[in-house]
Amino acid sequence: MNDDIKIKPYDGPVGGWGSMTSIAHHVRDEAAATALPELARQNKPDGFACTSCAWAKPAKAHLAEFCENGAKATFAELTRRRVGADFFASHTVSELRGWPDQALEHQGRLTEPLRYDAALDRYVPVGWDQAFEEIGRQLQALRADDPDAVVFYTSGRASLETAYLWQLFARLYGTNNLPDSSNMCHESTSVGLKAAMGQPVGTVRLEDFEKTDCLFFFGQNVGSNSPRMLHPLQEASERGVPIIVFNPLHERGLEEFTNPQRPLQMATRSTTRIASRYHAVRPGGDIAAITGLCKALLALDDEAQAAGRPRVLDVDFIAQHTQGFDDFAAFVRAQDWADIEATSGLQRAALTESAQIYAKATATIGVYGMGLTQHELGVDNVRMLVNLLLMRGNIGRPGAGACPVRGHSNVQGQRTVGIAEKPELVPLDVLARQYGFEPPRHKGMNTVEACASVLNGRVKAFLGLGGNFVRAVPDHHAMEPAWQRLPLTVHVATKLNRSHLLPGRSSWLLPCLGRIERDLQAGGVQTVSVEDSTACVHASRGQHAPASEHLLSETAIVAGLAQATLPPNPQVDWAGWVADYARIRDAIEATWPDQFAQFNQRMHQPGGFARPLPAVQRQWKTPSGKAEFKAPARLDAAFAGDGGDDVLRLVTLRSNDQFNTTVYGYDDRLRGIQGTRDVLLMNRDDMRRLGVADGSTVTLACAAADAGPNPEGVLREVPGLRVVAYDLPAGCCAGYYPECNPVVPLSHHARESHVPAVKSVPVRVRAQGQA
Ligand SMILES: Nc1nc2c(c(=O)[nH]1)N[C@H]1C(S)=C(S)[C@@H](COP(=O)(O)OP(=O)(O)OC[C@H]3O[C@@H](n4cnc5c(=O)[nH]c(N)nc54)[C@H](O)[C@@H]3O)O[C@H]1N2
Ligand SMILES: Nc1nc2c(c(=O)[nH]1)N[C@H]1C(S)=C(S)[C@@H](COP(=O)(O)OP(=O)(O)OC[C@H]3O[C@@H](n4cnc5c(=O)[nH]c(N)nc54)[C@H](O)[C@@H]3O)O[C@H]1N2
Ligand SMILES: [Mo]
Repeated sequence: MNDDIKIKPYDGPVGGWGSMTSIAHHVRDEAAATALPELARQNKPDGFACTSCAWAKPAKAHLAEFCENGAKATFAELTRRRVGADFFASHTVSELRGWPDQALEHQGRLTEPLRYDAALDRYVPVGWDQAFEEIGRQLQALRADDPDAVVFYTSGRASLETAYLWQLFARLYGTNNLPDSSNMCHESTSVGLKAAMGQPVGTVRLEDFEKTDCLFFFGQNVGSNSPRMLHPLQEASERGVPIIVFNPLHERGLEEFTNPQRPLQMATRSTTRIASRYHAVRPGGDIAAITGLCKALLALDDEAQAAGRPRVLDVDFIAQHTQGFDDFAAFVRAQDWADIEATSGLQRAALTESAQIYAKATATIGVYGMGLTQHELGVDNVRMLVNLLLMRGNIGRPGAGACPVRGHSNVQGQRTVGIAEKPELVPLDVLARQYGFEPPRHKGMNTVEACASVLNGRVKAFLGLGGNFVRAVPDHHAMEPAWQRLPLTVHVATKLNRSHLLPGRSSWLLPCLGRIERDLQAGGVQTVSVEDSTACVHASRGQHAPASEHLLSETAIVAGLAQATLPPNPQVDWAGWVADYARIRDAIEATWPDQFAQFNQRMHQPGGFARPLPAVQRQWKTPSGKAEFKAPARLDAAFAGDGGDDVLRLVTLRSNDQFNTTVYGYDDRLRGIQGTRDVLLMNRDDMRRLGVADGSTVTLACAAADAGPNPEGVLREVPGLRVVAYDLPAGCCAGYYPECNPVVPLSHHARESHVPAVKSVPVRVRAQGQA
């Protein structure tokens, strides 16, 4: 790898010719010629919903309604490479464990069900019936003992139909152990928004971007992680809408964009500016930054009141629709500018100017991502953004609202159809009547709790519907050995990944169809559905030939496992559901008649059908019946007390060439880092202070107060990182996820939501020698 390393600041735009070249490179590389025509159907009303991000799919699609990374996701799914029985015959699992993530991904699609044979240390082919039967038998035995020893994990890609069957399987089995990838992601949103305004999802629809006149953008890397969102942002910028960004890194996608859909812009290589103001906030500094904005806003309101001008606060809205304003305002007034500046790393003058822009706007949207949710005070971060919006009545008004940008393409929808470890979020009484059983009423495990219970031996079986769980979670050097003590692991997957290579006593790999592939069942070719970040539900129909004739759909696999495990129930027609997914949608509609009215008829509507959102109507489903202001626990969202001059705050990041733990390649074009992912981005002053040189090799070590070895006795360290001098605030550094996950302690998670605090890990950097 080393010869190919190129590190050079990137000053080009996002999109443009760079993204075209990158797409072309991936077409060649994946040899996915048959995938090319599929791009024309991507995110179209009669096509398939992209398997990459969850951004809204417009009713009037662009000619090409896909982005560089969406195209990569399509090529990755439709690759012609295959991992068949011959591959596993020639590689032991121990050998494969030594391969890098990218090499595993690169082998291509799994083709048939596999069982781990411990004597051979290999995966060997097995028939579907035998796999279901044996897994079913083991699950029955575990159920007799303790259904809560089994975890039913979901990664956010599976459709609404599959997710509904999965949660029903778990509950019929007797557990609410339904952790989801959103436990590592937007759970701070689900908790924070629900408490603040009574709904766990954002309030913004795509058309609000056409009506807004101010955008705040916190901790979301649009250029890599939701590039289609650059279209509404470009249009807003061209209308003169101020876009005010808070991000410790100068992400190119938030700075400049060249729209590949505009021939003139491409030909002239011109760009559109996205951010009008860029605040390089310290990681964990957003509560302080927003406190500064609110404090400046209160001052402007005081001045307006004194001068007899119209108020800056929306006092009518605050009086009629909210609760807790006085306490919140008292908190804000009591904060010192010096503390705000020190914690946010931003100047009072800069924050005041942004507050002035906000004060003039009539409709403001607050967009955010992992930069807010993945901190110890991730929930407070989300609530601070809501506080800011509520001060000027920016919820439930056209062109305004809270806009969390969700991760996986159906992660929001899975929660909507019952994937939840918290029983109070699910209409259990309805399910009880619908299926004639008594669902478990006690809380299940979230992701962090599931990890802790794998480590302490409470969990006996892990069933994963997608995902690369062990690689994605904190403390993975502790998780890996503990994982191999699990009596049963079952992975439903499309591609081989590291979690599959840590077999427990009985381990199974069940390969499924991808969403872009034709899903033919007894009732004909099936359509599935997904919910986007704006709570619109879309149909998605795959048409590409399946990667192998032995694949089953995710829906069929879930039904197969459930039928082999559970006693027959005349009210649960697994076979009928698999034959015709429209019947699953009828069942979903029966469980949530308000949310999914006429599901089958409406799902083909261009742009999707919008689920009703009470907060948009200014109906607040909170205990008080009002939207709630809330003062944060403190100004710094990161862990307190992990001090020391030599301690830096580590931000873990995605590159432009990965989808979560799926590493497509080593080209983080938009950050100018090519050929390696083993890097540590550092501020030059810190490098000088700590005596590490650009290009030198360092070891990163956890410096949390509860640091020390992980539960398996392994030090929380990552060696072999190359230092890259980078433009980020002093006192912090950044590295890639998942490579840096061994330094993140499992105990280091958001209060309330349990989202791992992977955007502010206290670390020390130790020199290993010069490169
Ligand atoms: N191509 C591609 N698309 C993806 C994914 C992918 O891996 N690849 N993953 C999908 C998933 S599951 C998710 S959840 C989303 C994730 O998408 P994002 O929400 O964009 O998540 P990250 O890439 O982790 O980075 C978040 C941004 O927050 C900034 N940041 C870090 N700490 C702070 C902070 O304290 N404050 C502020 N204001 N900013 C901060 C970082 O510099 C970075 O720009 O993307 C989804 N889409
Ligand atoms: N340090 C750090 N850690 C993080 C994060 C971070 O920012 N920093 N981000 C967190 C976040 S937001 C998330 S969402 C997690 C996600 O982390 P992951 O678990 O990596 O998420 P996925 O992308 O779902 O997992 C990829 C695997 O899903 C399987 N797969 C792909 N397509 C399909 C399909 O159609 N069906 C099925 N059944 N399987 C499929 C493939 O086998 C592939 O290997 O990581 C979290 N971990
Ligand atoms: Mo995510």
